[in-house]
Amino acid sequence: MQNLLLLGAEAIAQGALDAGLSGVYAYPGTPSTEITEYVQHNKSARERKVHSQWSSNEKTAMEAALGMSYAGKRALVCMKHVGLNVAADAFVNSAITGANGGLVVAVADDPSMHSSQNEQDSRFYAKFAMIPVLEPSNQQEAYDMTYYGFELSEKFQVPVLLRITTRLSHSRSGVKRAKELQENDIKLPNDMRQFVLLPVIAKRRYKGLIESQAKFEEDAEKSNFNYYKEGEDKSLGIVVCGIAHNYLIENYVDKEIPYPVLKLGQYPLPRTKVHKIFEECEKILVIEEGYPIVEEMLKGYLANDKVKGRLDGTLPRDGELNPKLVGKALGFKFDETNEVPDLVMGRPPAMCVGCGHIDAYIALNEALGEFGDGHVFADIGCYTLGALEPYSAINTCVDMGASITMAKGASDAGFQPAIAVIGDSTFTHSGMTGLLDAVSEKSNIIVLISDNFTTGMTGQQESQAFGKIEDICKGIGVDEEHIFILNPTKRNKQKLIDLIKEEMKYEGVTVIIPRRQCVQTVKNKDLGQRIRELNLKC
Ligand SMILES: Cc1ncc(C[n+]2csc(CCOP(=O)(O)OP(=O)(O)O)c2C)c(N)n1
Ligand code: SF4
Repeated sequence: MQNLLLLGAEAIAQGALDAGLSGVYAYPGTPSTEITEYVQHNKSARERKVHSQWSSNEKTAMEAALGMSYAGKRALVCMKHVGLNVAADAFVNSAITGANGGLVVAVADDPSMHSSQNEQDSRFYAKFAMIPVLEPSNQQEAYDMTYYGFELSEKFQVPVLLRITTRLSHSRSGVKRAKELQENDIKLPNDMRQFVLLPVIAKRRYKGLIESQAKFEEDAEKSNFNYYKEGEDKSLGIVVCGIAHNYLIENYVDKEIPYPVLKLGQYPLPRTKVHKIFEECEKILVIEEGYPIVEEMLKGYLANDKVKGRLDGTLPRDGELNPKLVGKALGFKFDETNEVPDLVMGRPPAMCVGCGHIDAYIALNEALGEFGDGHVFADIGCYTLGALEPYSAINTCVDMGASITMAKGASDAGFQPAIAVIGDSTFTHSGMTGLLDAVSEKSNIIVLISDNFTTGMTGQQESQAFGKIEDICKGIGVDEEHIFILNPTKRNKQKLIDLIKEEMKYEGVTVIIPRRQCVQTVKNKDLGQRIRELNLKC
């Protein structure tokens, strides 16, 4: 079998392709983006015409993948953890409809928030939706679990969540490939009503999902991804999940782990194995990346103090784990002299020299000068960096799309001026519906859609907004006389300042589109050609 050197994210993509994938659906988001990019650049995937175009957002991705599964084919959905909030309606309901062709939902969590606004743990979502979870501890397992995930999904006719975290996604290791499977043929579901979630059907499906829990548990009990390793010293038993297993074994490089270890990679929890370690050992240390979900289950409502982990401070309550933190929890002493000295300064991220967002902010700051601070509701993208010095240009950034709706809410409260700043990709991800609310209510807001023809922050992926923004705004009902487009060059600075000031006098929705190509894409000849073909105004 062929060996490849792959990132965890790439191992998932290769595992899916080898398992007969017919389509990947995704919206970019660190640390999940590389899964889809691997499929996009894979020669055999292109020859097979595996679907791999970016979706408008995670919900549309989830729903399209569910549609492909309905048609009997194997589909993969990828997103970062906060994307699962966006996809949640479809995701939770897909557990009720069930899957037909294998459906794997790969979600990459970001403990320590390396590039996210929270560190939520997607295993909770799977528990909530009552579906199986696979959680790899290394790149080989990322490959094997994805490969197996489709089989598991088809065996039980449910979607399966594959949960990884940043470090696994972005680190590289050797991966042995399995046999390449053919793609499924189109085949309708056996039960033609299972995808019609009318209450009468949904109730029946939900009962079925509840009954399936025992089968999911039985599969987890037999799974090779969950194994029990005996240890002589029963003063401690270690329950370790996913990538945390690496941190454990790094503390015992040249020696045997003296304690029994239960390594978990497939959920729901294998009850017999958990019972065994719990009964045999005096104390239990739970080591898991993310939230203390397994620890909470074992501790129970009455907080059994035999169980140690993140909840009692044996491990830190938040942030990413590492071998040293795990070693300390196991009682090892560490030499602290190699700590990074305070002298070493953190290097905050910054917008690139020549970025159009910068010039838009300079003009916006000047236009808002007389009104003081606090008027700019921004969103998520490179332009969020406008919060930092020297611009200090924005006052909020909560979730994708919240700029327009928060500006609307503040305007509803009588707060003026209320300005929203949003990027092109974020606008089509989840800004459009907020704009519709604002138009319907004739809210008094100015929306700056800073268009750079790409999804800059996550690595210049194609955006569904490309070439469509002003038409979308017109279609939503923004008065054409209050839609403006200009390139925010130094020469146009005063023009932009005057425009913003003038539009502050208008009582309704104004859209200003500062438009300039992201400098990181200028070498992309294909994109350049497409921009020229559009012959867009700017
Ligand atoms: C729900 C969700 N999905 C994905 C992301 C990752 N992400 C952050 S910003 C962004 C899009 C940025 O593109 P755009 O709005 O065009 O702004 P740009 O970075 O190009 O300036 C994405 C995909 C996220 N933070 N939240
Ligand atoms: S990557 Fe593009 S959008 Fe992001 S800061 Fe650089 S130039 Fe601006």
